[in-house]
Amino acid sequence: MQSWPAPDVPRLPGGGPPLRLFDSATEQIRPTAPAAEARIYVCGITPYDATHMGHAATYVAFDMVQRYWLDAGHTVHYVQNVTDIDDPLLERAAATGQDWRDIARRETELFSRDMEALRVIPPRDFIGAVESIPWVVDCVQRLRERGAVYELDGDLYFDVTSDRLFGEVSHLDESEMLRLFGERGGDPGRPGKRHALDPLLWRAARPDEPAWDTALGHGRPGWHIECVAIALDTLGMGFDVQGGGRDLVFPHHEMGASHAEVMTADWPFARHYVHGGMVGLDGEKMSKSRGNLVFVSRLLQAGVDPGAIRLALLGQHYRSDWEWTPQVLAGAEDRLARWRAAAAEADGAAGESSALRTLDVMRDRLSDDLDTPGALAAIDRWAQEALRSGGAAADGRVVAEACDALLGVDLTGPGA
Ligand code: 5CA
Ligand code: ZN
Repeated sequence: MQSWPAPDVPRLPGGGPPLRLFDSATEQIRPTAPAAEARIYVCGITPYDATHMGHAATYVAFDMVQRYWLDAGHTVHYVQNVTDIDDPLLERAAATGQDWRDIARRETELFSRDMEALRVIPPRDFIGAVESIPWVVDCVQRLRERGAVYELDGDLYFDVTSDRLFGEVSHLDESEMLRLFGERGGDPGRPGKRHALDPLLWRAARPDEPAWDTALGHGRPGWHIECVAIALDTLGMGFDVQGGGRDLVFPHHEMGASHAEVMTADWPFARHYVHGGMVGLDGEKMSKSRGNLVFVSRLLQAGVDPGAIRLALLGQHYRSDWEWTPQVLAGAEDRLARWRAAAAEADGAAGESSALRTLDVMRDRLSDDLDTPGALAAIDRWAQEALRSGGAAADGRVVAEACDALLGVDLTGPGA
């Protein structure tokens, strides 16, 4: 698929410490240790509705990872999927009388425009589930060779007992796994399965459902195997980070690790499993199925500066659960205006050392499991000093470039 145009990312002087991130599998903050080319897979959208603040928070968080690695001199191979065939799309199509392909195309385009406006660096590979079907077929055949697949009325299931490490990502007990599996697309109660947690790898064609003719029969891919097939084809085993929101820890990332590790007899699928918190509205997780959504595109249409949306998201730590409120956005708009005013006024070369110190603090805070509130506070202090001194004691160029490169926030916009 075509992704969106890339923003410019300025090169900054110097460098920071290695990026440390919380890994759900080891339940620790550990340093990432990418090779010259860092490899990251972030689970993409299911395009049946527009991008909401929860999605935006997740993709901006992983954009911070990419930006930090770029600043450290790595190239980054970033891969993102689009789940452009799955039950929610077909349900939306049936409910609205539209073609599922039109919904997927339209919502993926809208997502891309939202990401571009938010200055999210695009993935190098942006791959739809439909495009990945040949790789899925290959993966299922490899799992079959390992004896990890069985058939139930034409559907193919993965046998979770074939993975002795099952549970390594989520560490949940079985009753919790069963509850989440049922809530998040699984079918624990289907009669005839060997184990209630076994996930679907291939769904045989049903009347009125789209299906593809493959060596596995006429049907469509399961969800977890889609991300495994795309990640292994583009990145291979042992890539640096698999990312997504916390609702993907189980079953999605647990099953993905399991499929990949059984299939390849290798470990690990990903070196870090990194999960963002859930953004809520009015006390509930923001989700398409609940319908309590604040859309990025609506805010942009209403004239909200995308830099303010980004700052509203970055004002929260990526792992915390938080609520979207009009006050969060208003606070970010004020902050952006202050920073822009400070950057516009600050023309004193005498302030270079304080600007470079600010950059050091930003890198230090970001390297510590993406402490964006800490990085923002460093710029607040710099801006306050710049405005207090009427700009004479501050170098605006370095800080503006640091905001641009590390935070993706443009200080040359309106108000500057
Ligand atoms: N297509 C699958 C992943 S392969 C999927 O989960 N799609 S999604 O559209 O439901 O979500 C896209 C991403 O946004 C996921 O990483 C998900 O964890 C994240 N996400 C969804 N809702 C929220 C929310 N309320 N807060 C934070 N992140 C969210
Ligand atoms: Zn995924």
